[in-house]
Amino acid sequence: MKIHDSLIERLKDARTVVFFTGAGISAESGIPTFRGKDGIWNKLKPEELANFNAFMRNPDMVWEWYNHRKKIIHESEPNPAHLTIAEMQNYFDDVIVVTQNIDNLHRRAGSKKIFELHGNIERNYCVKCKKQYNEELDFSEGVPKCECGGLIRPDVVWFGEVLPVDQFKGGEEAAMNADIFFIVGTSAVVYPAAGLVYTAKQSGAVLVEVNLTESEVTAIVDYSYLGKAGEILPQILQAYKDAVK
Ligand code: BJW
Ligand code: ZN
Repeated sequence: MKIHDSLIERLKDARTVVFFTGAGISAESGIPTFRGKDGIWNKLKPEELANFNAFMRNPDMVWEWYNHRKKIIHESEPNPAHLTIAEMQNYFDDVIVVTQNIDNLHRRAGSKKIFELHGNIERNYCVKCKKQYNEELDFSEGVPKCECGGLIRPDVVWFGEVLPVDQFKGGEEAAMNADIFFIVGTSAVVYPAAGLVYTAKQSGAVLVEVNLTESEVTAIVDYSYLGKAGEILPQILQAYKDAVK
């Protein structure tokens, strides 16, 4: 893949580099995406799982899905895409990750400034009193309950739920301040997260998309690289390093 010289020139002037990421960035770590060819949601309807009413109706089924994904996540490692983003911290004043993922792989790769728009699979809380339960849960007697009797749920954002205000605000500020705004491995169909792409555009950022296929936002980006994030992001950083050395 040829990385455009003009992108490298823009990177040379950049202070704030933002990475807006989705499930596709973790695909090469072995974590299935939601939509698309290999997406888990070809078989399971999102509305039936990532939604509060579904959880209250059938907490066993929803927990089974999360425990299955948790196992996959625990067995996975950050891939070259996550690692390249972390390495970028050595080259730019401000590198900010705004992720829709709940899998912790950016943190494990070494990224320091991360906004998690859709929560984190390592945390849980009680649906009734909101008490946090972040230790390993015991499922031996069914779905675990809080001391108040409420069901314990994963601390993730389901459809119809509001995103964590501080995390979304951080994401918005990052989008507004970005010199370069990378959009990596997301179909960009879920709002308000996808709206950050338009915020960055309106604020004058250069938009760079990295995705296997075209997405909802391809038409408005300045550069579109079609391929695997774990291959293209290292190529971009290498081209930058070659240009500044
Ligand atoms: C690669 C690759 C490789 C693969 N390299 N690339 C109309 C009707 C109903 C609702 C709405 C509506 N309009 C708007 C809404 C609201 C709704 C919404 O956006 N719906 C749309 C789907 C229509 N949004 C919400 O409800 C949000 N809340 C909200 O709006 O609050 C306000 C409100 C309150 C009260 C009432 C009403 C409104 C909340 C959204 C929460 C989303 N939650 C999930 C689950 C999180 C927890 C979990 O992980 O289990 O978030 S859903 C799921 O989608 C998950 C993801 O973060 C999110 C985005 O998916 P993502 O990351 O883009 O993944 P994919 O699979 O879609 O794409 C992967 C991409 O990677 C593909 O493009 C591949 O090509 C690519 N790829 N391998 C590079 N190797
Ligand atoms: Zn409780």
